[in-house]
Amino acid sequence: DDVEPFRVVFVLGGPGAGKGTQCQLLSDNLGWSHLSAGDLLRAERTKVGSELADVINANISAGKIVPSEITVKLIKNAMEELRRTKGRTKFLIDGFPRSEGNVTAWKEVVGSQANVERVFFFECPEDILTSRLLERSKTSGRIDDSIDVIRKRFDTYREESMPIIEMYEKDGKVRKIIADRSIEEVYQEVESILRE
Ligand code: UP5
Ligand code: MG
Repeated sequence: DDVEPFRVVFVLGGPGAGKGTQCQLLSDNLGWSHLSAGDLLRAERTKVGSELADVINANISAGKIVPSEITVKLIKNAMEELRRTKGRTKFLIDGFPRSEGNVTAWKEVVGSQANVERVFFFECPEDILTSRLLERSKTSGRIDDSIDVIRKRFDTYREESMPIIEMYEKDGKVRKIIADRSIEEVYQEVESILRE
């Protein structure tokens, strides 16, 4: 049909890199809507009678990637809902895609309905990420913020997600952000890029 495609920015980077923090600030200040794939999965998991709860839980608690069709449908539904109810068309998609299967499912399910304009890559050393996540674990209630699962999340990130970032780098879509700086310094940079 003749509906304008969604405008999409993928926000990628390791666990604790600040994706959620920065996307929240960007959506508060600019006209982009924040969709965290992890938040969508965690919300689906707690829905009464959700048939997907067990599979989502099992993967999140093991630091593994939830089957791609589940995640991509949640993202697509969320974009369509926000367009229908609030007229939103610009989305920061945080923490997705993180595997080859995610990219394939996105192409199949969303495809030309969205233009992926750029990819933010938040780069940060693992020791800093670990200390951020352990600090957050005191209050987050996230089952995956324990040291054992954090290690598994890093393994998954290195093995499955880094190659996706490298693929987008070859396409020239990636803006690398040094994420090992204050929240304010990172924000200055991402905001100016998004305003370009
Ligand atoms: N903090 C943030 N920025 C800081 C800064 N500049 N200086 C100092 N501290 C900073 O930040 C993490 C913590 O650090 C916070 O306490 C923050 O205050 C502080 P946050 O903004 O939350 O970082 P973020 O990158 O969003 O970290 P998150 O833990 O959410 O990243 P993950 O990618 O690990 O988590 P996500 O929710 O995306 O995924 C969780 C799991 O869901 C995955 O492991 C996987 O099992 C599953 N999943 C899928 O299967 N598929 C998907 O597509 C997505 C998720
Ligand atoms: Mg997050």
